[in-house]
Amino acid sequence: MSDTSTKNRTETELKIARPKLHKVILLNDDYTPREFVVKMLESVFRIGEPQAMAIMMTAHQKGSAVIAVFTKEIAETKADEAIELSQQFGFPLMVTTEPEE
Ligand code: TYC
Repeated sequence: MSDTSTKNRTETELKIARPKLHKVILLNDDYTPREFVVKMLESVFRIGEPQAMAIMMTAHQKGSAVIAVFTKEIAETKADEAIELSQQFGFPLMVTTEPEE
């Protein structure tokens, strides 16, 4: 391979560097029903019932749980959707995002 094509390949590799992923985090509270949290995880995050139940129980027992990781924009959109749905039902459920280490 010539010097030129090696240089081009290196430039391409730099351009397609993986974007930083952001965690979507479910926070516990004393008011949102467990059943609603599970349904929200199923509908907003397309998570199956057994895994949704496990994530909900982790947040319930430990205070928080990682739902999934996405690019920054998708993570923030999903968190907004979860909060919006909860507010429509009158629940104070909170979902936040943070960059992965
Ligand atoms: N702690 C809530 C209850 O006992 C259930 C719950 C679980 C709420 C997880 C939020 O992220 C949560 N009804």
